[in-house]
Amino acid sequence: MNYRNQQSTRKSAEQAPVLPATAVPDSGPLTREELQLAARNHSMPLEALRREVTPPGLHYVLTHFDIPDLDASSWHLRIGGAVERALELSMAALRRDPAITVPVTLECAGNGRSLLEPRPLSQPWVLEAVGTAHWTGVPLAYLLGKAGVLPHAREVVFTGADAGVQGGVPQHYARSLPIREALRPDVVLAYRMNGLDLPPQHGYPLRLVVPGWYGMASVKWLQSIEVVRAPFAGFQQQSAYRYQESADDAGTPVTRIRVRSLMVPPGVPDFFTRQRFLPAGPVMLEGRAWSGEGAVTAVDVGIDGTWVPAHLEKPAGGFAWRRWSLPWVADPGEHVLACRATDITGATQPLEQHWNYQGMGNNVVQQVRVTVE
Ligand SMILES: Nc1nc2c(c(=O)[nH]1)N[C@H]1C(S)=C(S)[C@@H](COP(=O)(O)O)O[C@H]1N2
Ligand SMILES: [Mo]
Repeated sequence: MNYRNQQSTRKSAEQAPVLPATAVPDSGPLTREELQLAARNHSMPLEALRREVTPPGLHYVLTHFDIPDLDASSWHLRIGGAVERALELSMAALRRDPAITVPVTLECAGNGRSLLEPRPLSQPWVLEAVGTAHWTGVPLAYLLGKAGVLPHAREVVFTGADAGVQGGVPQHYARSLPIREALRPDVVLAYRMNGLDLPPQHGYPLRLVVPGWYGMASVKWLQSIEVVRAPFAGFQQQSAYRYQESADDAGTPVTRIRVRSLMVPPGVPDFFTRQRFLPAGPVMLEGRAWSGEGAVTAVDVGIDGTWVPAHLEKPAGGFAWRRWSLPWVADPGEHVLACRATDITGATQPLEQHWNYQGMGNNVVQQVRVTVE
C-alpha cells in the first residue's frame, strides 16, 4: 500500500515531491485536513492564562494518531537495551516507587504555525498550544538507576502505545532524549495530572514529561524505554521536529521551548471575529511568560507601540510559566496591545517570525486589538 499518496496537498504531485515530515506549505484557505486536525487537537483558551495551573480540559492536546484505550491493570512498562537488568513494571509497582510532583509548562513546537506565510500543512495552531500542569510520578533517573545504564549509552528511546502512519512511514510514536537529559532529576514518568489519574488524551496510564522541552519529547501512553548506544533514527526524531529552511535541508533538531509570553485578552470578545471591547478606565493587563532555556527575566507590554516593563511574579517551578501584570488606563479608541518576554540567556521574542519549513519554534510577539468605548 502506498501511504504517501494519501497525503493531501493543494499542489499537484508532479510539482513537488511529497515530503516526509510535512506536506508542501500552502497559501490558500484552510484545508479540510487541517480543520479535521484542529477539531481533534484543541488549544488552551487564552482566558485560562488567568490560572496558574491549567485544568486538564483546558490544557492543549496534540495527538498524532488515535488515543489508545488502555487498561491500567494489565499495563506494563518495559525498560531494556543497554542496561544491566531489563525491567518490566506494572502500574501497581510504579505507584509504590518514590514519587515527585513537577509543575511544567508544556507547549507544542508547532504553536503559531498557522500564522506563517506560506503555511506549513499540519495541525494549524494559532497561539495557544500551551498549558501548565502538576505532573506526579516516578523520576526517570530513579528507574534508570535501578536498571543500571551501561557505559557508552548515548540516548534513551521512549515508545508510546499509539500507532499510525506519517510521511508514508508506519510507526509507533517514539522519541529519544540524550542520556544527560534523561538523567535530570526533574524528568518524570507521570501517572497523575493535577492530582488525578491522567485523562485518556494526556497519556493514561503513564507518560513521560520532560520539563523545558517542547511537547513532542513528552511521550504519552508510554510502553517501553530503551537505552541505546547510537542516535535514534525514528521518524519523529529524524524527519519531524526539525528546524529546516527547505524540503532538502537536513536542518537541526527542535529541543527546548523558546521564550514566549501571552496576554489574557482584556474585555469581552465579538463571537465571530474575537475582536475585543472594553470600557474606558483602569484595567489590569495580565498574562504568563515561560522559556525552556531558563528563567524569564522580563516582560515588556506594548501599548500602541510603546513598550513598558510589566511586574513579574514568582513561578511555581523552574519550567513553569510566571505571571506578569501591568495596570493600564484605557482611553477611548482603537488600540493594539502586545507582550514580549526575555529570558536569562538574553533571548527575546521576535517582532516578526522567521519562517521555517515545518513551522517549528514560533514565538512571535502576540498582538491584541481592542476597542475602548
Ligand atoms: N505517544 C504520543 N506521545 C505524544 C504525542 C503523540 O502523538 N503520541 N504527541 C506529542 C506532542 S507533539 C505534544 S505537543 C505533546 C502534547 O501533550 P498533551 O496532549 O498532553 O498536551 O505530546 C507529545 N507526546
Ligand atoms: Mo507538539
